[in-house]
Amino acid sequence: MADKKPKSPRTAVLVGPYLSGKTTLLEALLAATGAIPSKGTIKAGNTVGDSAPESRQRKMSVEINVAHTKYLDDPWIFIDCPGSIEFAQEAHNALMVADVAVVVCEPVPDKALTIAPILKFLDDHAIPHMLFVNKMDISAVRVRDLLQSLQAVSERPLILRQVPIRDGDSISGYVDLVSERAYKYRPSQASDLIQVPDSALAREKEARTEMLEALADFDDKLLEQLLEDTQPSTREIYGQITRDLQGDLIVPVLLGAAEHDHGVRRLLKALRHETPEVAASATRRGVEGAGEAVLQVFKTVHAAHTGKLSLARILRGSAKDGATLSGARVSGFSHLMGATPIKQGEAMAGDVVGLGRMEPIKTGDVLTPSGTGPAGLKPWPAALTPVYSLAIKAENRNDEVKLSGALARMVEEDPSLAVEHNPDTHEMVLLGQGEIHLLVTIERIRSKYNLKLTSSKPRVPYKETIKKSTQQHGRHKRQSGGHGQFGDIHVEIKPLARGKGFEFIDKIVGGAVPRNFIPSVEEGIVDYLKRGPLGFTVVDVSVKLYDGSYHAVDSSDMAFKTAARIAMSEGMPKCEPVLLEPICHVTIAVPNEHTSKVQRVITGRRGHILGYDAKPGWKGWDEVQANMPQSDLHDLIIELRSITLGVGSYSWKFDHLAELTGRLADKVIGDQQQAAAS
Ligand SMILES: Nc1nc2c(ncn2[C@@H]2O[C@H](COP(=O)(O)OP(=O)(O)O)[C@@H](O)[C@H]2O)c(=O)[nH]1
Ligand SMILES: [Mg+2]
Repeated sequence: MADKKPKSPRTAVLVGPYLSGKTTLLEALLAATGAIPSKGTIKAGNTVGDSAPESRQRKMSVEINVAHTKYLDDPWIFIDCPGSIEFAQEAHNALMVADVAVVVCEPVPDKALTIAPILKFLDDHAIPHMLFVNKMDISAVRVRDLLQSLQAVSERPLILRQVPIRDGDSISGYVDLVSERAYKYRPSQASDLIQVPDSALAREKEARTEMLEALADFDDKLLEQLLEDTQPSTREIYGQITRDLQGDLIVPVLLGAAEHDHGVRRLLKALRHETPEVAASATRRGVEGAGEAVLQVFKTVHAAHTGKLSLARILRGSAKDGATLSGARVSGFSHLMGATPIKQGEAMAGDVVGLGRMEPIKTGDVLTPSGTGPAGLKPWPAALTPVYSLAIKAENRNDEVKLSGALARMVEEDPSLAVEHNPDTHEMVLLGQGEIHLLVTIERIRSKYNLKLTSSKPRVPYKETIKKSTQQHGRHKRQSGGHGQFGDIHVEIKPLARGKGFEFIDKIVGGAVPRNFIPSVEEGIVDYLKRGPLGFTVVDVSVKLYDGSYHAVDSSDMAFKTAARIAMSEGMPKCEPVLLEPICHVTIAVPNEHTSKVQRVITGRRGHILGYDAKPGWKGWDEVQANMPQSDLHDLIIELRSITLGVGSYSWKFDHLAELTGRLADKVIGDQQQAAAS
């Protein structure tokens, strides 16, 4: 027998909503392919996926887990992704290097919407994907109703490939619509081939015709065959499905129950026959033809003992330990099995490898020996924009330097996190995708870097201004011992239009205040404006210096600066100070069945609706534009998600400052004074 070239590994990424059963499916796939002797369970906390302590504790995936296995001699890499929308960045990054995505969902028509964002991402990037409808063991739903709901959220036609065989209330097997063979499920084993039961015959014929008609939309020959009433061969149908899947034209749908290994081998077979090779995925990424090795980094982790680890897929060529890629030397080369690295010497195109200590390299980077990426390379998608934030502080003040290092690494690991120092409130703010996302990040900082943090709702950067003008005299005179201090000025304080900021006008004539002291006057004013009569930064004021006097010996920069402060603190309270609150322009995106609810949310949060329209490129979604006070945005994402099955989102940017008066203003001012006193 001729030597067979080793096949290049293919990568299937498991995605889908939280709790749909992805981690359980990974376990079933690994057990069915012999990579692990027996299945772990989520309950027992011994699955290959969810290896992070933060996952085990919450029984929830918070990061991807990579597993290698072999199925009928073909090497496979399965990547289990977190389902929560708050950890979507992890899933997106893994999908970018996938050959195929398996979208795992529950057989619940009302939950169909939860897969909409992931399907949109897959279609935007032309990533081939199939649906695995899990938990069929506890479903009484009619598959055709389910399909209808799922189709409503998929741009691409869904192609149902199996119909269930029902045995009373439960499902005992399925009929494969291409081969027209029936199988009876057996726990933890391959299913038994059986005769198609009479009860399933009519439904099978009907579903098969629907499948063929849907496929015929993409193939004239098949269409002709159907019109002439000739049966296409099984091989032709499989070939058609494979081509259409690989082109992201259709979405095949398989049924099963991962917990009981139902449908798992059928899924494996579909993957084996229909998943494109890495070369096709490389082309999708813009890496075409032959040439030097190309690796794409899709995850970065900082492990406590081993240092930085970059997970990369080899899109072309091969790579090995010790090689120099894009200027960095690979030191440590491994496969991963959940959290466990397994040393490798070399790896070929298609493989997913952990590269040790690639210090300058970050997620999304393309690595090549020459350091130059291929010409046609497609850009890495932009990181998700933050929708939730918390102010954070090291419990121990001495840890502040350590904290900024730890935060930099966390952001490097997860580009959907951000850290900002707010110059108005002086808070360090951690921004991310939701409450759990940030709490998990804070927990990780504690466990990885032994750093305890406290977190709180970030303060809103209120400002204040004035509504009236005044003229004010400010005089600083002190005679103590030898050298005295003398500064004396007259200023006019005036409100400015919103958004004008601060203006200083020098109207001194005849040297009433000597030239060299005038900058100190301005400095004294600017200093004062950091904290006005209400306790906030003052904006939109004009201060004109129009008169003053000096003393030949006692006048100094300090003395004029102090005089300016005195003038301001006496003058400003007479100018009718008023609180200003930041108003943001907010764009909320939701499926249009929820648009009216969103409008109520906006008005309930003192917002002002500007209008709404269909969201470009999103079938069935609306975008609502509004102006909303920043103080009401803190938990907006939580409410939006709770009314939209988790899929609604928003973006915002500062728009303008608006006067705030009445009870709300009194409360803000009172809180600020209390904070200043404590
Ligand atoms: N009845 C049933 N439960 C399942 C099935 N697959 C997973 N589960 C359960 O669903 C829950 C969520 O599973 P998990 O794999 O963690 O979901 P993930 O969030 O998608 O990774 C766990 O309690 C599983 O035991 C299934 O096929 N049938
Ligand atoms: Mg999971």
